[in-house]
Amino acid sequence: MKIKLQQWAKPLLASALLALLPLASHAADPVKIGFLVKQAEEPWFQDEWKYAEQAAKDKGFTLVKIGIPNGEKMMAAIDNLATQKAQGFVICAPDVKLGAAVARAAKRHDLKVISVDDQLVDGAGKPIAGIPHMGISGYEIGKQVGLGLLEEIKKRGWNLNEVGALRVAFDQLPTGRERTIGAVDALKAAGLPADNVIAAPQAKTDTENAFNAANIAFTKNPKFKHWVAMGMNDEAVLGAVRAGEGRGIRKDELIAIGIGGSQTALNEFTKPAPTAFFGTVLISPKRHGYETAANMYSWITTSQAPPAVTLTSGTLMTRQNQTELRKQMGL
Ligand code: FCA
Repeated sequence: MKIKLQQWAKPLLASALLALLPLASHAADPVKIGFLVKQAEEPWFQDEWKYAEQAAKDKGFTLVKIGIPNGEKMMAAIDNLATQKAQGFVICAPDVKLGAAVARAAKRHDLKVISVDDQLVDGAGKPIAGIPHMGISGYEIGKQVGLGLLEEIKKRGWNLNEVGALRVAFDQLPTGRERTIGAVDALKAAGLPADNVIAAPQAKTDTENAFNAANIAFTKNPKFKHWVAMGMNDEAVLGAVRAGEGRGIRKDELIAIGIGGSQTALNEFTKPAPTAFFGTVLISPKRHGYETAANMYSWITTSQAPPAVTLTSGTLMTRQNQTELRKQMGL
């Protein structure tokens, strides 16, 4: 069937086609990818940015790095990316419960989203389908912390009944809770009495807040002869170490193992005299920074979405193996 276009309809059709043009040219726009992180001042996130920059150089896209310490800044950053004609972004949100808001804003602006480190959830606490995620295997890595602590406890000949386990806690973040519970479970499986586990909730995930939380916990529990400390990251554990020092609990009575392995841990390892910061489970800012950004690039340019969930592993790093291990992981 042949449709005969009325004379008056021709200009209408032409302008409709014109309106579609920007869509067609969209694919040819230079690729611009946002990388939004909740705590830009934290060495882990600095490292993620560094490796994402490397991906940008290798693949030839522009990376826009924005710190988003709260929900308001996060929403403004997403709008800003849209104005700049970015096509997608990688995000570690200041609160995982902002997941639905992130998904809505991305949809409104036609931006692709990948979450990194902290998986975004909806109002019911369920991961948001359609936002691919790369995070660490929190519980397993936590168990590695616990096993590392146990090995050192054994070396020192401590009796588990006399050991307090300080869990610097940030339980509102699922990966934070999984990590520390993994550590506690490993200790309990080896015979640490459940009552010896002392939770020290931190108000925010930085060293200062961890220090305050640990300080209270140490003060309230003078009965333990020895201590071990764990937390969701190196900053949390370092807070416990500093609080211990302030109370005269030093490296002979406290073993602390963090998670991360970025500059926070390296600073402790390079101090001439070892502190109670015994080790950390080294995880890979290279995978989290480079791979998420590169995955976003492929998604934009070839429509190939990354896997729904990728969980990365870690390895216990101490003063002894730090140089070799970081080299092995290409850091
Ligand atoms: C969370 C923590 C960071 C880092 C990351 C892998 O986002 O806040 O410190 O451990 O997971």
